[in-house]
Amino acid sequence: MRILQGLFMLSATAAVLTACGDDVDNDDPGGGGTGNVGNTGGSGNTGNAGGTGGTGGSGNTGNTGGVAGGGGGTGGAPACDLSGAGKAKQDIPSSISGTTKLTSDKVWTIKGEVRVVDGGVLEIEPCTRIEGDGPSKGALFINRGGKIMAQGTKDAPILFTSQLPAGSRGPGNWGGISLLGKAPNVSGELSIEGVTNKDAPENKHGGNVPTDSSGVMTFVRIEFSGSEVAAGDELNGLTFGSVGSGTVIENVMVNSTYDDCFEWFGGTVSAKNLVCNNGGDDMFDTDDGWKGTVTNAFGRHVNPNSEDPNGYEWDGTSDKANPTIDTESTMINVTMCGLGKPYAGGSMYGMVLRRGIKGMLDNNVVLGFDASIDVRDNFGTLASPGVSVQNSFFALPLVSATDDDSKESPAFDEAAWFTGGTNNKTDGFGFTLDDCLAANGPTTAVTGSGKGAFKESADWMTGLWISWETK
Ligand SMILES: [Ca+2]
Ligand SMILES: [Ca+2]
Ligand SMILES: [Ca+2]
Ligand SMILES: [Ca+2]
Repeated sequence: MRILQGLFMLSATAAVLTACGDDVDNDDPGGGGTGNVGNTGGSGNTGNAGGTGGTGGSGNTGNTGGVAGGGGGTGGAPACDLSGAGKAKQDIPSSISGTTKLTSDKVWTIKGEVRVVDGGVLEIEPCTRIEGDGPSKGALFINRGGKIMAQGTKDAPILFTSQLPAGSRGPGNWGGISLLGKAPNVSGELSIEGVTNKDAPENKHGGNVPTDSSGVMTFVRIEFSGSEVAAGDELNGLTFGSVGSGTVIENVMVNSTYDDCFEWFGGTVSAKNLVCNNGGDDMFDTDDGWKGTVTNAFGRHVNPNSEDPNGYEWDGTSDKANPTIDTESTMINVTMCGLGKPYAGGSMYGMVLRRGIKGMLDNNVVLGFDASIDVRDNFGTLASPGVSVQNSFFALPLVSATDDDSKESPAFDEAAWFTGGTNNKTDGFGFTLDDCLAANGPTTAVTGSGKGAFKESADWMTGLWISWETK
């Protein structure tokens, strides 16, 4: 939020009072009148050291001359508590065919495979905690024709997490979430990864409904997910199998997952405001003819585990010789940070771009990887590359010293591709890798850089839906 210069001192004072709270909502003069917005005010105010709704109300008074302050103060509801303390636990039914609502007064458990089948709707209240069972590899699947309606808010998000106590949690404590839709993919119908019986009808995705909807996920955090179903076959944090463009995916964080944070297999779903922290493999992996746009995304490695933990890993199809249709990935306003040191487990690139892909990178910031780019297979020519890149900052080295042109067909000069794009730079990031990898989350040097993920806003990656805890 930008404020006139004369108001800045007042606002800064209020910002201190509200700490990490949400004083944007409190500022809204229209918000004071409604109970819901009042509640949001209350939760933001709890960000003060031991503050109460009433205390926050007085802070808001200083901010906006009392109009909105009254509303925020009288809202008075307790802040969202996602700890689960004092709440009864209940298993989610393993098959949901009607409408099932998960209320925030309980902690819900995903035991084994939980399926929302054709016609079923899984509604989830804001501020609901859902735990994935470890021993049974709890995992949630929204099958073709099913929907998830998970509409959290910035300070009352929906949390999918581990059953284990803080301090002993880690990637792979439970499965993850897979949305399976009816949108097109590279080969009509595909089977999803990370299941024991891939050929079962419920594990198929794909169709001819590009505008299909698998529901809504907003202000959701998925953490400590990614259990291994069979050797080398893990679930991602959030998997999209042929998910259609009618689906809304905004403000979703995947934190500390075993495989990829986000992976798209075909489909047409776009997304906005995605965060990937501490994935084991890739941050944003697209395959099998996905056609969509991601706007505003942040990713960083902390402790990856795969042999090739990349930022992007994009493929058109698994058939190298005969890609049938292209994956078309458009990524706008993205910041991705690697480890900034050689990765002992294998190779780690900002992006590995392979056969059968098209797309566009705009305002992408890439640093801390072994090299920023590796192109393989058929990526086109410099005059007509599969993917274009502009207004972006990629750290040196752009290309690995061991880049193997023989794995490209035709051979492709990655560095010339980047430097030949419009307005691309290899310096002037405005922040360091240490800023990006700070234990408590990227510093204001990153979020205030006006680049990459934070070009549109410095504060979208705040609120209770964000956590940088890795155990
Ligand atoms: Ca991957
Ligand atoms: Ca990978
Ligand atoms: Ca290459
Ligand atoms: Ca090359």
